Amino acid sequence: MLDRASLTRLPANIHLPRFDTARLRPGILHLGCGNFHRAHQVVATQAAIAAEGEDGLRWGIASATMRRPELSHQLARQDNLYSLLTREPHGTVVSVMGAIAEALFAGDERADLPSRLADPETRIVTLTVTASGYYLTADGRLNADAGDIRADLRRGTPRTALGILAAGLGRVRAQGGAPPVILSCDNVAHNGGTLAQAVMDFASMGGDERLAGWIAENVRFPDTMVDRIVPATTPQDIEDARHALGGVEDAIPVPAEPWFQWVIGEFDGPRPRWEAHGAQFTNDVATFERAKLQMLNGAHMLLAYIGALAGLPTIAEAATDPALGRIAARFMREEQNAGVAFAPDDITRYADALMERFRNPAIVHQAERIGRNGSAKMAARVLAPMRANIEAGRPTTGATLLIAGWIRWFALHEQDALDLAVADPHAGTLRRICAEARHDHRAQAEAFLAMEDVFGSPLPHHERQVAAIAGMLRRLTDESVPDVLRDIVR
Ligand code: CS2
Repeated sequence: MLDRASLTRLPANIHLPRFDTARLRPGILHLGCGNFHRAHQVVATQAAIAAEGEDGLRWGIASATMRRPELSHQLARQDNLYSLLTREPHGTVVSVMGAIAEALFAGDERADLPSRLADPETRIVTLTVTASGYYLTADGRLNADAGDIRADLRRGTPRTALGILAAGLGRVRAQGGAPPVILSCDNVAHNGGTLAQAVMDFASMGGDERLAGWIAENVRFPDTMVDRIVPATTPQDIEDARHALGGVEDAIPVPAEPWFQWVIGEFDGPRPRWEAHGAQFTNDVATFERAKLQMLNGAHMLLAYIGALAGLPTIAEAATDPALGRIAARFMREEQNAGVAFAPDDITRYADALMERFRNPAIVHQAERIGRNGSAKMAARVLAPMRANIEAGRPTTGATLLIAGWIRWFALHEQDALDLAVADPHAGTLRRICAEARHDHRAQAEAFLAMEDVFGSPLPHHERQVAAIAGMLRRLTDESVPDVLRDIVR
Protein backbone atom coordinates (compact mmCIF):
# COMPACT_ATOMS: atom_id res chain seq x y z
CA MET A 1 0.00 0.00 0.00
CA LEU A 2 1.14 3.55 -0.71
CA ASP A 3 2.38 5.03 2.56
CA ARG A 4 5.51 6.75 3.82
CA ALA A 5 7.43 3.50 4.16
CA SER A 6 6.70 2.55 0.54
CA LEU A 7 8.18 5.72 -0.96
CA THR A 8 11.70 4.31 -1.23
CA ARG A 9 10.39 1.36 -3.25
CA LEU A 10 8.65 3.38 -5.97
CA PRO A 11 10.03 3.40 -9.52
CA ALA A 12 12.47 6.20 -10.29
CA ASN A 13 10.14 8.05 -12.70
CA ILE A 14 7.58 8.82 -9.98
CA HIS A 15 7.72 12.41 -8.68
CA LEU A 16 7.90 12.48 -4.88
CA PRO A 17 7.36 15.24 -2.30
CA ARG A 18 10.70 17.01 -1.80
CA PHE A 19 10.30 17.33 1.98
CA ASP A 20 9.69 15.05 4.94
CA THR A 21 5.90 14.70 4.99
CA ALA A 22 6.00 13.42 8.60
CA ARG A 23 7.22 16.84 9.75
CA LEU A 24 4.38 18.94 8.33
CA ARG A 25 2.38 21.13 10.68
CA PRO A 26 -1.14 22.19 9.65
CA GLY A 27 -1.23 25.90 8.84
CA ILE A 28 -4.12 25.56 6.38
CA LEU A 29 -7.56 24.17 7.14
CA HIS A 30 -9.39 22.97 4.05
CA LEU A 31 -13.12 22.25 3.75
CA GLY A 32 -14.12 19.91 0.90
CA CYS A 33 -11.42 17.27 0.38
CA GLY A 34 -12.63 16.08 -3.04
CA ASN A 35 -10.67 15.24 -6.17
CA PHE A 36 -10.53 18.88 -7.26
CA HIS A 37 -8.83 19.96 -4.05
CA ARG A 38 -6.42 17.05 -4.25
CA ALA A 39 -5.42 18.03 -7.81
CA HIS A 40 -5.29 21.77 -7.20
CA GLN A 41 -4.56 23.43 -3.85
CA VAL A 42 -2.62 20.40 -2.59
CA VAL A 43 -0.42 20.43 -5.69
CA ALA A 44 0.39 24.14 -5.43
CA THR A 45 0.95 23.89 -1.68
CA GLN A 46 3.29 20.95 -2.14
CA ALA A 47 5.37 22.97 -4.63
CA ALA A 48 5.40 25.94 -2.23
CA ILE A 49 6.52 23.84 0.73
CA ALA A 50 9.31 22.33 -1.34
CA ALA A 51 10.39 25.81 -2.50
CA GLU A 52 10.44 27.24 1.03
CA GLY A 53 12.42 24.44 2.67
CA GLU A 54 12.28 24.22 6.48
CA ASP A 55 10.00 27.28 6.72
CA GLY A 56 7.48 25.72 4.39
CA LEU A 57 6.72 22.85 6.76
CA ARG A 58 4.21 25.02 8.60
CA TRP A 59 1.94 24.94 5.54
CA GLY A 60 0.66 21.41 5.86
CA ILE A 61 -3.06 21.08 5.13
CA ALA A 62 -5.63 19.72 7.57
CA SER A 63 -8.13 18.64 4.94
CA ALA A 64 -11.71 17.82 5.81
CA THR A 65 -14.12 15.92 3.62
CA MET A 66 -17.68 17.15 4.09
CA ARG A 67 -19.49 13.93 3.16
CA ARG A 68 -17.07 11.04 2.67
CA PRO A 69 -15.74 9.67 5.97
CA GLU A 70 -14.28 6.64 4.12
CA LEU A 71 -12.00 8.94 2.13
CA SER A 72 -10.53 10.48 5.28
CA HIS A 73 -9.98 6.99 6.71
CA GLN A 74 -8.25 5.80 3.55
CA LEU A 75 -6.04 8.89 3.46
CA ALA A 76 -5.07 8.26 7.08
CA ARG A 77 -4.22 4.63 6.26
CA GLN A 78 -1.97 5.89 3.45
CA ASP A 79 -0.19 8.48 5.67
CA ASN A 80 -2.23 11.09 3.70
CA LEU A 81 -0.36 10.21 0.51
CA TYR A 82 -1.96 9.54 -2.88
CA SER A 83 -0.94 9.69 -6.48
CA LEU A 84 -1.85 12.38 -8.95
CA LEU A 85 -2.20 11.01 -12.49
CA THR A 86 -1.63 13.89 -14.88
CA ARG A 87 -3.35 12.74 -18.07
CA GLU A 88 -1.54 14.18 -21.05
CA PRO A 89 -3.32 13.29 -24.31
CA HIS A 90 -0.60 10.68 -24.99
CA GLY A 91 0.64 9.52 -21.61
CA THR A 92 0.42 9.92 -17.86
CA VAL A 93 2.82 11.60 -15.43
CA VAL A 94 2.56 10.22 -11.90
CA SER A 95 3.38 12.25 -8.78
CA VAL A 96 2.90 11.38 -5.14
CA MET A 97 1.11 14.14 -3.24
CA GLY A 98 2.08 14.67 0.38
CA ALA A 99 1.00 18.17 1.47
CA ILE A 100 -1.99 16.92 3.47
CA ALA A 101 -0.89 16.79 7.10
CA GLU A 102 -4.14 15.45 8.45
CA ALA A 103 -7.31 14.02 6.92
CA LEU A 104 -10.59 14.76 8.70
CA PHE A 105 -14.34 14.23 8.32
CA ALA A 106 -16.47 17.30 9.03
CA GLY A 107 -19.25 15.19 10.54
CA ASP A 108 -16.91 13.69 13.15
CA GLU A 109 -17.40 15.68 16.34
CA ARG A 110 -13.84 14.94 17.38
CA ALA A 111 -12.60 16.74 14.29
CA ASP A 112 -14.04 19.92 15.85
CA LEU A 113 -13.39 22.09 12.84
CA PRO A 114 -14.42 25.38 14.48
CA SER A 115 -11.64 24.93 17.08
CA ARG A 116 -9.14 24.10 14.38
CA LEU A 117 -10.12 27.23 12.50
CA ALA A 118 -9.56 29.24 15.68
CA ASP A 119 -6.15 27.66 16.36
CA PRO A 120 -3.61 30.51 16.02
CA GLU A 121 -1.42 28.25 13.81
CA THR A 122 -4.23 28.10 11.21
CA ARG A 123 -3.52 31.12 9.00
CA ILE A 124 -5.64 30.17 6.00
CA VAL A 125 -8.92 28.36 5.45
CA THR A 126 -9.50 27.18 1.88
CA LEU A 127 -12.80 25.84 0.55
CA THR A 128 -13.94 23.63 -2.32
CA VAL A 129 -17.49 22.71 -1.40
CA THR A 130 -19.02 23.36 -4.87
CA ALA A 131 -21.62 26.01 -5.69
CA SER A 132 -24.35 24.02 -3.94
CA GLY A 133 -22.37 24.19 -0.67
CA TYR A 134 -23.03 27.95 -0.49
CA TYR A 135 -26.84 27.60 -0.32
CA LEU A 136 -27.37 30.74 -2.36
CA THR A 137 -30.50 32.14 -3.89
CA ALA A 138 -30.31 33.25 -7.54
CA ASP A 139 -29.34 36.75 -6.39
CA GLY A 140 -26.35 35.46 -4.43
CA ARG A 141 -27.66 35.65 -0.85
CA LEU A 142 -27.94 32.85 1.70
CA ASN A 143 -31.08 30.79 1.20
CA ALA A 144 -32.61 30.85 4.66
CA ASP A 145 -35.01 28.06 3.74
CA ALA A 146 -32.35 25.45 2.90
CA GLY A 147 -32.84 22.45 5.19
CA ASP A 148 -29.11 21.96 5.91
CA ILE A 149 -28.74 25.60 6.95
CA ARG A 150 -31.74 25.45 9.27
CA ALA A 151 -30.37 22.26 10.79
CA ASP A 152 -26.96 23.87 11.30
CA LEU A 153 -28.52 26.83 13.04
CA ARG A 154 -30.15 24.44 15.48
CA ARG A 155 -27.31 22.06 16.26
CA GLY A 156 -24.16 22.45 18.32
CA THR A 157 -21.77 20.87 15.80
CA PRO A 158 -22.16 22.51 12.43
CA ARG A 159 -21.96 20.37 9.27
CA THR A 160 -22.10 22.97 6.51
CA ALA A 161 -19.07 25.02 5.54
CA LEU A 162 -20.98 28.21 6.40
CA GLY A 163 -21.82 26.91 9.87
CA ILE A 164 -18.23 25.83 10.49
CA LEU A 165 -16.85 29.20 9.38
CA ALA A 166 -19.33 31.16 11.50
CA ALA A 167 -18.66 29.04 14.60
CA GLY A 168 -14.88 29.12 14.10
CA LEU A 169 -14.79 32.87 13.51
CA GLY A 170 -17.00 33.33 16.58
CA ARG A 171 -14.28 31.63 18.60
CA VAL A 172 -11.50 33.74 17.12
CA ARG A 173 -13.48 36.82 18.04
CA ALA A 174 -14.00 35.57 21.59
CA GLN A 175 -10.36 34.62 22.17
CA GLY A 176 -8.79 37.61 20.41
CA GLY A 177 -5.97 37.48 17.86
CA ALA A 178 -5.93 37.67 14.09
CA PRO A 179 -8.44 35.56 12.13
CA PRO A 180 -7.20 33.37 9.27
CA VAL A 181 -7.71 34.48 5.66
CA ILE A 182 -10.70 32.62 4.16
CA LEU A 183 -10.08 31.59 0.57
CA SER A 184 -12.97 30.28 -1.46
CA CYS A 185 -11.75 28.08 -4.33
CA ASP A 186 -15.18 27.34 -5.75
CA ASN A 187 -16.68 28.20 -9.11
CA VAL A 188 -19.02 30.77 -7.67
CA ALA A 189 -19.22 34.29 -9.12
CA HIS A 190 -17.26 36.76 -6.97
CA ASN A 191 -16.57 33.78 -4.69
CA GLY A 192 -14.78 35.55 -1.83
CA GLY A 193 -17.28 38.37 -1.43
CA THR A 194 -20.19 35.99 -1.89
CA LEU A 195 -18.85 33.66 0.78
CA ALA A 196 -18.26 36.56 3.17
CA GLN A 197 -21.86 37.69 2.71
CA ALA A 198 -23.21 34.14 3.18
CA VAL A 199 -21.22 33.65 6.42
CA MET A 200 -22.43 37.02 7.72
CA ASP A 201 -26.01 36.13 6.74
CA PHE A 202 -25.58 32.86 8.61
CA ALA A 203 -24.31 34.64 11.73
CA SER A 204 -27.20 37.11 11.61
CA MET A 205 -29.73 34.32 11.16
CA GLY A 206 -28.26 32.70 14.27
CA GLY A 207 -28.99 35.96 16.09
CA ASP A 208 -25.37 37.13 16.28
CA GLU A 209 -25.41 40.47 14.49
CA ARG A 210 -22.26 41.48 16.32
CA LEU A 211 -20.34 38.56 14.89
CA ALA A 212 -21.58 39.49 11.42
CA GLY A 213 -20.29 43.04 11.95
CA TRP A 214 -16.96 41.79 13.31
CA ILE A 215 -16.50 39.53 10.26
CA ALA A 216 -17.17 42.46 7.93
CA GLU A 217 -14.50 44.49 9.73
CA ASN A 218 -11.83 41.90 10.40
CA VAL A 219 -11.89 38.90 8.09
CA ARG A 220 -10.41 38.83 4.58
CA PHE A 221 -12.12 36.79 1.89
CA PRO A 222 -10.06 37.25 -1.31
CA ASP A 223 -11.68 36.29 -4.61
CA THR A 224 -10.06 33.52 -6.61
CA MET A 225 -10.39 31.80 -9.95
CA VAL A 226 -9.44 28.14 -10.01
CA ASP A 227 -9.17 25.98 -13.08
CA ARG A 228 -8.27 22.37 -13.62
CA ILE A 229 -10.44 19.64 -15.12
CA VAL A 230 -10.48 16.82 -12.60
CA PRO A 231 -12.82 13.89 -13.19
CA ALA A 232 -13.90 11.30 -10.65
CA THR A 233 -11.55 8.38 -9.97
CA THR A 234 -12.39 5.21 -11.92
CA PRO A 235 -11.28 1.57 -11.37
CA GLN A 236 -9.00 2.09 -14.38
CA ASP A 237 -7.23 4.95 -12.57
CA ILE A 238 -6.62 2.69 -9.57
CA GLU A 239 -5.25 0.02 -11.87
CA ASP A 240 -3.05 2.54 -13.73
CA ALA A 241 -1.71 3.89 -10.43
CA ARG A 242 -0.81 0.38 -9.22
CA HIS A 243 0.98 -0.33 -12.45
CA ALA A 244 2.88 2.98 -12.44
CA LEU A 245 3.82 2.61 -8.76
CA GLY A 246 5.44 -0.76 -9.47
CA GLY A 247 2.71 -2.80 -7.77
CA VAL A 248 2.21 -0.54 -4.73
CA GLU A 249 -1.57 -0.09 -4.19
CA ASP A 250 -3.13 3.35 -4.00
CA ALA A 251 -6.90 3.16 -3.43
CA ILE A 252 -7.45 6.90 -3.92
CA PRO A 253 -5.47 8.26 -6.88
CA VAL A 254 -6.70 11.40 -8.62
CA PRO A 255 -6.69 11.82 -12.43
CA ALA A 256 -6.36 15.36 -13.79
CA GLU A 257 -5.66 17.23 -16.99
CA PRO A 258 -2.27 19.00 -17.35
CA TRP A 259 -3.77 22.53 -17.27
CA PHE A 260 -3.51 24.33 -13.93
CA GLN A 261 -4.61 27.87 -13.17
CA TRP A 262 -5.09 29.71 -9.89
CA VAL A 263 -5.73 33.44 -9.87
CA ILE A 264 -5.94 35.04 -6.42
CA GLY A 265 -7.04 38.53 -5.43
CA GLU A 266 -5.49 40.75 -2.78
CA PHE A 267 -4.21 38.47 -0.04
CA ASP A 268 -3.37 40.15 3.22
CA GLY A 269 -1.61 37.69 5.52
CA PRO A 270 1.07 35.01 5.62
CA ARG A 271 0.74 32.33 2.95
CA PRO A 272 2.69 29.62 1.13
CA ARG A 273 4.60 30.68 -1.97
CA TRP A 274 1.97 29.25 -4.31
CA GLU A 275 3.67 31.10 -7.18
CA ALA A 276 6.07 28.12 -7.16
CA HIS A 277 3.32 26.28 -9.03
CA GLY A 278 2.21 29.20 -11.19
CA ALA A 279 -0.45 30.83 -8.99
CA GLN A 280 -1.05 34.45 -10.09
CA PHE A 281 -1.85 37.32 -7.75
CA THR A 282 -3.85 40.20 -9.18
CA ASN A 283 -6.43 42.79 -8.19
CA ASP A 284 -8.57 41.89 -11.19
CA VAL A 285 -9.80 38.36 -10.54
CA ALA A 286 -13.23 39.24 -11.91
CA THR A 287 -12.16 39.19 -15.57
CA PHE A 288 -10.55 35.76 -15.33
CA GLU A 289 -13.42 34.47 -13.27
CA ARG A 290 -16.14 35.58 -15.63
CA ALA A 291 -14.30 34.16 -18.65
CA LYS A 292 -13.85 30.84 -16.89
CA LEU A 293 -17.32 30.53 -15.39
CA GLN A 294 -19.12 31.46 -18.59
CA MET A 295 -16.90 29.99 -21.26
CA LEU A 296 -15.52 26.87 -19.59
CA ASN A 297 -18.18 25.96 -17.05
CA GLY A 298 -21.08 27.16 -19.22
CA ALA A 299 -19.86 25.16 -22.23
CA HIS A 300 -19.31 22.16 -19.94
CA MET A 301 -23.01 22.32 -18.99
CA LEU A 302 -24.07 22.49 -22.63
CA LEU A 303 -21.84 19.54 -23.56
CA ALA A 304 -23.06 17.55 -20.55
CA TYR A 305 -26.82 18.07 -20.92
CA ILE A 306 -26.98 17.83 -24.70
CA GLY A 307 -24.17 15.26 -25.02
CA ALA A 308 -25.93 12.83 -22.70
CA LEU A 309 -29.17 13.22 -24.69
CA ALA A 310 -27.26 12.58 -27.92
CA GLY A 311 -25.66 9.37 -26.61
CA LEU A 312 -22.27 11.04 -25.94
CA PRO A 313 -21.83 10.55 -22.19
CA THR A 314 -18.37 12.05 -21.70
CA ILE A 315 -17.15 15.58 -22.39
CA ALA A 316 -14.43 14.29 -24.72
CA GLU A 317 -17.00 12.43 -26.84
CA ALA A 318 -19.43 15.35 -26.83
CA ALA A 319 -16.73 17.91 -27.75
CA THR A 320 -15.35 15.66 -30.50
CA ASP A 321 -18.77 15.24 -32.12
CA PRO A 322 -18.64 17.48 -35.21
CA ALA A 323 -22.03 19.14 -34.72
CA LEU A 324 -22.06 19.45 -30.94
CA GLY A 325 -18.40 20.49 -30.90
CA ARG A 326 -19.16 23.34 -33.31
CA ILE A 327 -22.19 24.39 -31.32
CA ALA A 328 -20.12 24.49 -28.11
CA ALA A 329 -17.31 26.48 -29.73
CA ARG A 330 -19.79 28.95 -31.17
CA PHE A 331 -21.62 29.16 -27.82
CA MET A 332 -18.37 30.20 -26.13
CA ARG A 333 -17.26 32.69 -28.78
CA GLU A 334 -20.62 34.30 -29.56
CA GLU A 335 -22.74 34.03 -26.41
CA GLN A 336 -20.70 33.17 -23.35
CA ASN A 337 -18.17 35.91 -24.09
CA ALA A 338 -20.78 38.51 -23.07
CA GLY A 339 -19.20 40.86 -20.54
CA VAL A 340 -15.77 39.14 -20.69
CA ALA A 341 -13.16 41.91 -20.89
CA PHE A 342 -10.80 40.07 -23.27
CA ALA A 343 -9.77 41.35 -26.71
CA PRO A 344 -11.58 39.48 -29.53
CA ASP A 345 -8.42 37.53 -30.41
CA ASP A 346 -8.00 36.45 -26.81
CA ILE A 347 -11.62 35.24 -26.72
CA THR A 348 -10.89 33.11 -29.79
CA ARG A 349 -7.64 31.79 -28.34
CA TYR A 350 -9.27 30.99 -25.00
CA ALA A 351 -12.20 29.21 -26.68
CA ASP A 352 -9.83 27.21 -28.92
CA ALA A 353 -7.70 26.18 -25.94
CA LEU A 354 -10.86 25.12 -24.08
CA MET A 355 -12.06 22.98 -27.00
CA GLU A 356 -8.68 21.27 -27.05
CA ARG A 357 -8.85 20.61 -23.30
CA PHE A 358 -12.42 19.30 -23.61
CA ARG A 359 -11.34 16.89 -26.35
CA ASN A 360 -8.45 15.40 -24.34
CA PRO A 361 -9.14 11.68 -24.89
CA ALA A 362 -7.27 10.71 -21.72
CA ILE A 363 -9.81 12.52 -19.50
CA VAL A 364 -12.98 10.55 -18.82
CA HIS A 365 -15.26 13.30 -17.53
CA GLN A 366 -18.83 12.08 -17.21
CA ALA A 367 -21.77 14.26 -18.27
CA GLU A 368 -23.57 12.83 -15.25
CA ARG A 369 -21.16 14.56 -12.87
CA ILE A 370 -21.04 17.89 -14.65
CA GLY A 371 -24.82 17.85 -14.96
CA ARG A 372 -25.20 17.72 -11.18
CA ASN A 373 -26.61 20.65 -9.26
CA GLY A 374 -27.53 22.55 -12.40
CA SER A 375 -29.92 24.70 -10.40
CA ALA A 376 -27.03 26.12 -8.35
CA LYS A 377 -24.87 26.65 -11.44
CA MET A 378 -27.36 28.23 -13.84
CA ALA A 379 -27.32 31.85 -12.60
CA ALA A 380 -23.67 32.82 -13.00
CA ARG A 381 -22.69 30.43 -15.76
CA VAL A 382 -25.62 30.70 -18.15
CA LEU A 383 -28.23 33.27 -17.19
CA ALA A 384 -25.93 36.25 -16.67
CA PRO A 385 -24.57 36.18 -20.26
CA MET A 386 -28.00 35.16 -21.58
CA ARG A 387 -29.64 38.24 -20.06
CA ALA A 388 -26.94 40.49 -21.50
CA ASN A 389 -27.36 38.91 -24.93
CA ILE A 390 -31.15 39.26 -24.90
CA GLU A 391 -30.87 42.87 -23.86
CA ALA A 392 -28.38 43.57 -26.65
CA GLY A 393 -30.54 41.77 -29.23
CA ARG A 394 -27.89 39.07 -29.80
CA PRO A 395 -28.84 35.42 -30.43
CA THR A 396 -29.14 32.98 -27.51
CA THR A 397 -29.36 29.70 -29.40
CA GLY A 398 -26.82 27.88 -27.22
CA ALA A 399 -28.35 29.00 -23.91
CA THR A 400 -31.83 28.04 -25.14
CA LEU A 401 -30.55 24.61 -26.15
CA LEU A 402 -28.75 24.16 -22.82
CA ILE A 403 -31.80 25.05 -20.71
CA ALA A 404 -34.10 22.88 -22.85
CA GLY A 405 -31.61 19.99 -22.45
CA TRP A 406 -31.58 20.47 -18.71
CA ILE A 407 -35.39 20.35 -18.54
CA ARG A 408 -35.34 17.26 -20.76
CA TRP A 409 -33.10 15.47 -18.22
CA PHE A 410 -35.77 15.91 -15.57
CA ALA A 411 -38.61 14.98 -17.94
CA LEU A 412 -36.81 11.74 -18.82
CA HIS A 413 -35.82 11.14 -15.23
CA GLU A 414 -39.40 11.52 -14.10
CA GLN A 415 -40.36 8.77 -16.58
CA ASP A 416 -37.44 6.55 -15.48
CA ALA A 417 -36.10 6.88 -19.00
CA LEU A 418 -32.76 8.57 -18.26
CA ASP A 419 -29.94 6.11 -17.79
CA LEU A 420 -27.86 8.31 -15.52
CA ALA A 421 -28.31 9.61 -11.99
CA VAL A 422 -29.60 13.13 -11.43
CA ALA A 423 -28.48 15.03 -8.35
CA ASP A 424 -29.80 18.50 -7.65
CA PRO A 425 -30.99 20.36 -4.55
CA HIS A 426 -34.23 21.14 -6.44
CA ALA A 427 -34.60 17.68 -8.04
CA GLY A 428 -37.90 16.94 -6.29
CA THR A 429 -39.59 20.12 -7.49
CA LEU A 430 -38.15 19.88 -11.00
CA ARG A 431 -39.35 16.29 -11.39
CA ARG A 432 -42.76 17.22 -10.09
CA ILE A 433 -43.05 20.03 -12.64
CA CYS A 434 -42.33 17.51 -15.39
CA ALA A 435 -44.83 15.03 -13.98
CA GLU A 436 -47.61 17.59 -13.66
CA ALA A 437 -47.05 19.06 -17.10
CA ARG A 438 -46.31 15.81 -18.90
CA HIS A 439 -46.03 16.27 -22.68
CA ASP A 440 -46.78 19.98 -22.30
CA HIS A 441 -43.46 21.56 -23.20
CA ARG A 442 -44.66 25.08 -22.82
CA ALA A 443 -45.98 24.48 -19.32
CA GLN A 444 -42.71 22.77 -18.37
CA ALA A 445 -40.58 25.63 -19.70
CA GLU A 446 -42.84 28.16 -18.03
CA ALA A 447 -42.69 26.41 -14.66
CA PHE A 448 -38.91 25.94 -14.76
CA LEU A 449 -38.33 29.60 -15.59
CA ALA A 450 -40.69 30.58 -12.78
CA MET A 451 -38.36 28.96 -10.19
CA GLU A 452 -37.09 32.14 -8.63
CA ASP A 453 -34.40 30.36 -6.61
CA VAL A 454 -32.82 29.21 -9.86
CA PHE A 455 -33.64 31.83 -12.49
CA GLY A 456 -34.11 34.94 -10.34
CA SER A 457 -36.29 37.66 -11.80
CA PRO A 458 -37.94 36.96 -15.19
CA LEU A 459 -35.66 37.03 -18.23
CA PRO A 460 -36.13 40.03 -20.52
CA HIS A 461 -38.87 39.33 -23.10
CA HIS A 462 -39.95 36.49 -20.90
CA GLU A 463 -42.71 35.18 -23.15
CA ARG A 464 -40.36 34.93 -26.09
CA GLN A 465 -37.81 32.98 -24.03
CA VAL A 466 -40.46 30.57 -22.78
CA ALA A 467 -41.60 29.97 -26.35
CA ALA A 468 -38.04 29.43 -27.61
CA ILE A 469 -37.13 27.02 -24.82
CA ALA A 470 -40.43 25.15 -25.18
CA GLY A 471 -39.85 24.87 -28.94
CA MET A 472 -36.37 23.46 -28.43
CA LEU A 473 -37.66 21.09 -25.76
CA ARG A 474 -40.28 19.81 -28.19
CA ARG A 475 -37.59 19.17 -30.81
CA LEU A 476 -35.33 17.37 -28.31
CA THR A 477 -38.33 15.21 -27.41
CA ASP A 478 -39.82 14.48 -30.82
CA GLU A 479 -36.79 14.39 -33.11
CA SER A 480 -33.48 12.56 -33.01
CA VAL A 481 -31.10 14.74 -30.98
CA PRO A 482 -28.16 14.30 -33.41
CA ASP A 483 -30.49 15.47 -36.23
CA VAL A 484 -31.48 18.54 -34.22
CA LEU A 485 -27.80 19.36 -33.63
CA ARG A 486 -26.91 18.95 -37.29
CA ASP A 487 -29.81 21.20 -38.16
CA ILE A 488 -28.62 23.88 -35.72
CA VAL A 489 -25.09 24.06 -37.22
CA ARG A 490 -26.32 24.08 -40.80
C1 CS2 B 1 -17.29 21.41 -14.12
C2 CS2 B 1 -16.11 21.91 -13.32
O1 CS2 B 1 -18.56 19.99 -12.76
C3 CS2 B 1 -18.47 21.12 -13.23
O2 CS2 B 1 -19.27 22.01 -13.02
O3 CS2 B 1 -17.63 22.35 -15.07
O4 CS2 B 1 -15.83 21.06 -12.26
C4 CS2 B 1 -14.86 22.09 -14.19
O5 CS2 B 1 -14.34 20.87 -14.62
C5 CS2 B 1 -13.80 22.86 -13.46
O6 CS2 B 1 -14.34 24.07 -13.04
C6 CS2 B 1 -12.59 23.10 -14.34
O7 CS2 B 1 -11.75 24.02 -13.74
